[in-house]
Amino acid sequence: MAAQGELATWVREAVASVRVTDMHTHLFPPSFSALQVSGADNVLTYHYLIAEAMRVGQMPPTEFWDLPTPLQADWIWEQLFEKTTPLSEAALGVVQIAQAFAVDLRREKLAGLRAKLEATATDVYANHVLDLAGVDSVVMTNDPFDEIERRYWEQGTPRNPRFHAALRLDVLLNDWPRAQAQLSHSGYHVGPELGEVDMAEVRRFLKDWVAKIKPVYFAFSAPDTFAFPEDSVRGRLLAEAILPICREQRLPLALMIGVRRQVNPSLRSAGDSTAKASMLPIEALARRYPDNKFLVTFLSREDQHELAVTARKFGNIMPFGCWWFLNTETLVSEISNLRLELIGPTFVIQHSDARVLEHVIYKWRRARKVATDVLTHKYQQLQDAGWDLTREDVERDVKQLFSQNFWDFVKR
Ligand code: FIX
Ligand code: ZN
Repeated sequence: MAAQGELATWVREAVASVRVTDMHTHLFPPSFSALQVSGADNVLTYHYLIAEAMRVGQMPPTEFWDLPTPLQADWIWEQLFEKTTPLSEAALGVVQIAQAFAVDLRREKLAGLRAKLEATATDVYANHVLDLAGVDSVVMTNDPFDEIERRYWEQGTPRNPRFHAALRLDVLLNDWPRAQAQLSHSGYHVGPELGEVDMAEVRRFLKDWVAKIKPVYFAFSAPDTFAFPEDSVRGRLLAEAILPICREQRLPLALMIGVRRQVNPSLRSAGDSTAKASMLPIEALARRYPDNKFLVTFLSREDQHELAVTARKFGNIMPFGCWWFLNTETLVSEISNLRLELIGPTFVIQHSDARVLEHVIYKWRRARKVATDVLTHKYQQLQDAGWDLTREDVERDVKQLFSQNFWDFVKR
């Protein structure tokens, strides 16, 4: 039996050294150069920080968007690091990124960060940043309807093997007129009616993209009003094209539910919000399609308990991460505790959602800190109940939560 101090050390060391799989990000490898995002100005103009800076500075959004990126970064710096103290999760994150690069942000300011971070990443730099974060590999968000991205895949652009693909189907499921036009343009014979023949063409399109990018899962985000089954384009595409191809290819479908896009369109990328969604569609999907696998995350705090309960009922549901507005110290701690209490260590503890390469540094540092606290507390209770915990148990659980559960589910 470990002494209290020894137990805390086991957990701290296991969590600090675990090689993470970051199973949902918006990162691209350096070879996708037009899409790859890194460097100080991009760190500062993260949409999380734009929303926060607007509260301080009250600049009309149109004026902000007209500024070139370095001036936007300067303005955000002034609002969040000079006029106020960087106490928010995202602002503190910038300070932690700076610290990882040995920049004393208070003294050296934004210029110090600009000098150390690389705005055009090489593979050496990308590997260095991932190593700083202890991230073994990341999963991208790959949109087959994005013109620029499509070109990289069609040219067979080689990529750093630490970047895995995920086929993102938001346009297909949330904007059918645009998807239909693009599919037709790319040689898939899809009419607006979506009859049997059209559906077969959608399936052909999905299979072609599986062959092209070899995704580890399909994904889409949906609003709080998401319903299933539903006699709608989305409902039919899911039932008749996406789920059958996922089954055939043994790929999970990741559902990210509860985002209210553009509640304030003037904020553009910073203008999305959240609302409580229903668990019924997830229940229906898991029950009707036992041979499909569902990675599931919800954006509202209010949905977290129901999600954990639903995961108890269906082994083909894998809850993952604390998404976006939930990725705060308070909520990650609450949600991770809740999940451990209801489903044990059988979920994916976190994903970073990094949009800028260097984000992985602060997002994983935070995730590790919270996981260490939560797990130490749980293991202590277990030991107090007389369970003879070993260091190997701790290492196995940590590896499962930060990486293995995801891969086992993908490969199941
Ligand atoms: O839909 C998503 O994958 C979201 O994560 C993004 O759209 C969002 O802008 C984001 O970056 C959240 O962290
Ligand atoms: Zn995301």
